[in-house]
Amino acid sequence: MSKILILGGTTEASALAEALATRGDDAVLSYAGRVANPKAQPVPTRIGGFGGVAGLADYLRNEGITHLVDATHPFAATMSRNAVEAAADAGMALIALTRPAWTAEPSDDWQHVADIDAAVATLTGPRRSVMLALGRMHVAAFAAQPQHRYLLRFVDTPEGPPELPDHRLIVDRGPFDVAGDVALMREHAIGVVVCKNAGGTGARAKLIAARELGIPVVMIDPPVLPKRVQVEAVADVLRWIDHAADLGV
Ligand code: 3Y8
Ligand code: NAP
Repeated sequence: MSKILILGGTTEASALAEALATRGDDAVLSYAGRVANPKAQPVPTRIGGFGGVAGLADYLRNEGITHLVDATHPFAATMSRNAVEAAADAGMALIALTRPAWTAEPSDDWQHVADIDAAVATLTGPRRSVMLALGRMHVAAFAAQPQHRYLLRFVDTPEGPPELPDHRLIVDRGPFDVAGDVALMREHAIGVVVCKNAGGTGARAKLIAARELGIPVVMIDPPVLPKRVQVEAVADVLRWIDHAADLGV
């Protein structure tokens, strides 16, 4: 009998949970506990870190997990690396459910950078109106460029004010829509958008809005992840679970 652990936190993870619940599979979805009220799921959830590779390997064994699905965000590199190691330790089948990186269209004005620090460096120069669509974790790095007017978008209201002298804070969670992001960028006269190349549909609206408004984008490339079996469709995960079960994996 299969028991599936989904490492969640993305639109794809939620879609997989929905599909597994519909089939009546025994599954649990795991959140890190990064936001106050994570989205409700149609399968049982667990919230919080496992305690590194060893903690995850113990969880897999103790909970009788038979299939591990890493459906975390492309920038959740530590979790994905831990999943590869823990699956190997526990002799567990692992698959990643991910999404392809976004690619620019001819009318887009994107500057690709390797990481947050490189994105900060692109903002050297006179004051601009900058939309930081990066969430809460990386705002402090942009204090190195305090001259700008920043528009921030967080999932939760932060305990203290963000450390940027001139900022506006929107508290909202995706998935976002194009009309909403066009209105937001117009209202704040955004001159540049800084974002992660997250792929998927939940955060893509801002890129379409930037394209419509002719706004340049600083696009942070995703981290390199370890080699693992990976697919981009829920149906491929279901086939993998059923096939592995046939083989008695
Ligand atoms: C806690 C759990 C679903 C999943 C929805 C996706 C889409 C909407 C768009 C912008 C970009 C950003 C951020 C974003 C999006 C989806 C997806 C996605 C980007 C929730 C969620 C959790 C998180 C964690 C949160 C991070 C932050 C990143 C905001 C749930 C809502 C910027 C990533 O306050 C914090 O500490 C937030 C931290 C990690 C990145 C950061 O650096 O701040 N996601 N987001 C998960 C956990 O605890 O394990 O409630 O749904 C999930 C979603 N956020 O099922 O519908 O699939 O990616 N999430 C980015 O892509 O750049 C917003 O504003 O345009
Ligand atoms: P990360 O940096 O790769 O992971 C840091 C630690 O958080 C992990 O070592 C693990 O702790 C814990 N963790 C991460 N994801 C977890 C999960 N799904 N279940 C249980 N523990 C988890 O991760 P992150 O970038 O902070 O992302 C955290 C969560 O937000 C993930 O669910 C991810 O899918 C979601 N998310 C992240 C982004 C992003 O931009 N990073 C965007 C959208 C959604 P232990 O070592 O103690 O096990």
